[in-house]
Amino acid sequence: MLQAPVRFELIKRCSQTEARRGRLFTPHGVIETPVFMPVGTQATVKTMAPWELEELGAGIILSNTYHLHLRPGEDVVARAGGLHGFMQWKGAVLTDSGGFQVFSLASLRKITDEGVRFRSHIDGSPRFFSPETVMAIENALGADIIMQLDECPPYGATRSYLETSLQRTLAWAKRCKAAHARPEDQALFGIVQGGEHLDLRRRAVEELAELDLPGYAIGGLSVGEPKPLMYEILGHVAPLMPRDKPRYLMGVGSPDDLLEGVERGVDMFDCVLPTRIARNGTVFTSAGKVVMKHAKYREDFGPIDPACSCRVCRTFSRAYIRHLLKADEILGVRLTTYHNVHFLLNLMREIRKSIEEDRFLAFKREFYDRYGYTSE
Ligand code: PRF
Ligand code: ZN
Repeated sequence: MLQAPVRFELIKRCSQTEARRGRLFTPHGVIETPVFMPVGTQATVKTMAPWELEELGAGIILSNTYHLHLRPGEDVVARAGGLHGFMQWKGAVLTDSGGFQVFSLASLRKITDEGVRFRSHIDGSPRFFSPETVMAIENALGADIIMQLDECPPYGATRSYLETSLQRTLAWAKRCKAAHARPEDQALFGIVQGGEHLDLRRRAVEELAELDLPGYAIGGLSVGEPKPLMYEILGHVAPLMPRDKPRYLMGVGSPDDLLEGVERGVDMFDCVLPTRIARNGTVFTSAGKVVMKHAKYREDFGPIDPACSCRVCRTFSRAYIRHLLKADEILGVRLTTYHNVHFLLNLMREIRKSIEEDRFLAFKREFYDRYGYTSE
């Protein structure tokens, strides 16, 4: 390996919490951390053109092995020049490995040490994912960061199941590393599982650290457990992870989760929340979430959020956006999505600045005072 595809540099650490300010060097740009990655499951962040993401300052987006393998197929994406060429996104891309999506979308799943057999949620065709097949797919998709195949057990799984499952996930990490064909330009991240059992989580961290991967994720959280429990586990697990490598909390990204995650030492987040709630007309604002279709906005000619500097808030009124959403006009969800993605990217910019100036906890308190303390 001539050079590591992804290099992580720690710039500053918070004096009161585990919060870290860092920089991730990728083949498609430098990512300032902590970072939020908008989700582009089908090689598109729903409703957003790549130039709009660029305009919002997104540096990295997430896409999904499971969906792109089923449709259009990684061979098509590879012939288009990989995900970057296919979707014309110049920034960095991370692909999730598909294990999690198989468990939430596919039918007739059967998991063994060898891999996972399932039927496509699109046409019912039989499929098989193993560490080796998933690495081949992720190598073809060509993302800058690729995730190992893992199993994400549901909340409430027994300790004995979690233990068996973790052994499998750790064995799969080794097999992924061995099968990875592009270590020079794609960074393979390992995934820490183990449910709520801290000894299992610790074992996962230790075994994964031995593989000396360029980054590590925390999986198996935000799977139905109460938020205080997620924060407690996170508070124990993140500090165990290698200090000099990026830490990525998978599938987590409400404003309060971002603040609590950063406080506990997380560097990277992804979540469908901003784009998903935008499609039913819900927007984040500095004073909390707002349901735009509500009748009280019928003649509200102010912006979504007076404190927001995004192009939508500088241009359109709540009344107009409410009308578009009520009339099922496509522009309505484009505008709410644009604003919501801006909101989270801007929150991360403010978080980064607060860490640089060593006032992260004060920033967090001020945010909650305006936004409210209730979740999401
Ligand atoms: N594993 C993978 N992807 C994920 C998760 C996981 O545990 C989660 C859990 N929050 C979201 N996405 N591979
Ligand atoms: Zn806005």
